[in-house]
Amino acid sequence: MKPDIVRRYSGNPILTKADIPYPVETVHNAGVVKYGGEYIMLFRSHLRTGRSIIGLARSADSFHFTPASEPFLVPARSGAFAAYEEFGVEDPRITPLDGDFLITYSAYSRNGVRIALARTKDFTSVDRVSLITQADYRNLVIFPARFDGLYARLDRPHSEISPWSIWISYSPDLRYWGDSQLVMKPEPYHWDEMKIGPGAPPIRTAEGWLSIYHGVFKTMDGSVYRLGVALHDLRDPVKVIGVSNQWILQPEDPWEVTGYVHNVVFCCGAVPEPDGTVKLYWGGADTVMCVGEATISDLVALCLEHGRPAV
Ligand code: BMA
Repeated sequence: MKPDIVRRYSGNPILTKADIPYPVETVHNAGVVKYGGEYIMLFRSHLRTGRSIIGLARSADSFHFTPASEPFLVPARSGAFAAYEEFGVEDPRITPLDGDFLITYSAYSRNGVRIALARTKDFTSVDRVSLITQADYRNLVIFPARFDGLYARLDRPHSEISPWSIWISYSPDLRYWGDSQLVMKPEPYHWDEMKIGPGAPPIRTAEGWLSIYHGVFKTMDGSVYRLGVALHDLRDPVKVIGVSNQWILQPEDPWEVTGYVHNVVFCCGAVPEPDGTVKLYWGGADTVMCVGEATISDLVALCLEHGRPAV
């Protein structure tokens, strides 16, 4: 049998609610980066209200994480963000850029779901910068590079007219975004036919930007969330060079198949390593955090088989 493209860590799940020193019901959908010789994880947790907050955990080896004693980001109670975070903050993604870590997260409220941008230098304090989308957007990842001086992001607007697809937008200052274009659509009668969304912030490879995305398929037993990969042009990321025809990860372990939401693997963070591998971090069943390893050249090769059109 061919080995799995993503090799699950034998100690999964790596972080669960039992590890967290304050009351939470889930630990999932975490962004992860390397900083100061450590791996920093920002994870989402449901509270018993059903609303979410964001916690922080640190690891020396990428597998064993120690959570901080207090949450990292909770819904704003006052100021411009308060009206848009009332129902919770979810699914953080982290992009290192120009000496800062940019954190994007979903801000839920009675006004819909928007994406907020926050910034930290060292993960000891965090500043909210701006709400960078209107409602309804989710899954926003910022590229860790500029293109002709502009920041670039992938995101996933909601639409009642077309299947939910991945778009690109640009900004001179991280605050004002435009020149939006569609880059990738769900593929009919395919594992990602219902909706797709960016997962981890794109990873630079020699062949292009590697984007790990999620795709959803509706079954008689509910929706299944899986992960796939696409490759974007290094200089002009609006161009998708190739998309893997196959998923790279699907719910299989018991804590991915059963939990708060069944049959979900959902990625918000991946860490490229100097040896040509990448650590993928994913939430299992919206309940626990898991990690696995893949070889970057294998993922790139899958994209270049050109099995699936981008649009
Ligand atoms: C999406 C988001 C994710 C979640 C997924 C599966 O719509 O809410 O945060 O992991 O559904 O429930």
